[in-house]
Amino acid sequence: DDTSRIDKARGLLFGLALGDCLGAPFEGRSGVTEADIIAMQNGTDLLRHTDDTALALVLARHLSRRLGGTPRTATGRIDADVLALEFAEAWRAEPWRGYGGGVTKSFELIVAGTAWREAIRAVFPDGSFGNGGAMRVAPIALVGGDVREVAELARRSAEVTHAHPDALHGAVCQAVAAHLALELAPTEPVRAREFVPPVRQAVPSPLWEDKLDRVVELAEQEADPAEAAAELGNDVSAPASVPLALLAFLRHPGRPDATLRFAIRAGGDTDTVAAMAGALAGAHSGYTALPSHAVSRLEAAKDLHLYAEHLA
Ligand code: R7I
Ligand code: MG
Ligand code: MG
Ligand code: MG
Repeated sequence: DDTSRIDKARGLLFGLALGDCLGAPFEGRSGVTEADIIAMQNGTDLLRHTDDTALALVLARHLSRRLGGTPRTATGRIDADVLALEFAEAWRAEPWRGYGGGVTKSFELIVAGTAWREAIRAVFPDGSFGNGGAMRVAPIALVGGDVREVAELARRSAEVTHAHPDALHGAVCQAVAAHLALELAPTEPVRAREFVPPVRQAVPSPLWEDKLDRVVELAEQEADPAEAAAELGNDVSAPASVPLALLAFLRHPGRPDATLRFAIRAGGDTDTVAAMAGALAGAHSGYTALPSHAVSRLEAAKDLHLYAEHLA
């Protein structure tokens, strides 16, 4: 029904922002404990987000503005030239949000008038394999009708900054997982062995198939965050962060706070892994299941509510 659709849409967007904000202070730190994260969660300061949330909001706004258009094809929902410029302008307005080196150069070139297809190969000629396409992609799950459409829109939203196949697979993997999480009732059990196969099918590549097989094994073995990071990776590349985020969700389904702590304790690119894991957990469990004291301190709360309501 409408209430649960809106709650899940809010959960997806607020979960993303909450993971980003809670994870950001721990980026690259090792030995992070549950107590460190809980202290952060229970503080009183405004929770500031990074590039992950900033660009997810740009994508959500882009999708919101194009909801009415007919026919509702992928081309109708995402105007790649416009989206590339909107991402670049968000960077120009707030370049201090923690952007990666490759996209920073691409955005400089795009705002100076270079076509995005050229700009995004200036630093990495084969395209970036960073997780920047995946970290911001979750709002796509709110507008795509089925796995095929979600995958196509995810690719389209990612390719304006990330041309490497692994970055595109990462965006597809995260968007399809978010779509499936939205479709599951919050009370329904989530089993890795059932949840992962349709995601795996959407990323036909030996590297991704292998990573996702390991996600199922690690979920069933109840791996801890350190084992998970050692097995799957926890860095800024898409293949070494998107699977870890999916595992964080599958280890603690129905418990968004536990999912976020798992993601952050895995270390490395903590803002991004927690943002992706938080989007999945929020999409499944809904806004009302997120830790409310932290949610109420999110810097972007107003925009997150606005786009959740539009896109739901
Ligand atoms: O992917 P991107 O937007 O970065 C996202 C990350 C997240 O953790 C955010 O929270 C933020 O901190 O940054 O930005 P890119 O610059 O495209 O890629 C990120 C990094 O991945 C680059 O700075 C490189 O270190 C690495 N990388 C590559 N290295 C070598 N060769 C990406 N592509 C390549 C490559 O082809
Ligand atoms: Mg970031
Ligand atoms: Mg960073
Ligand atoms: Mg990051």
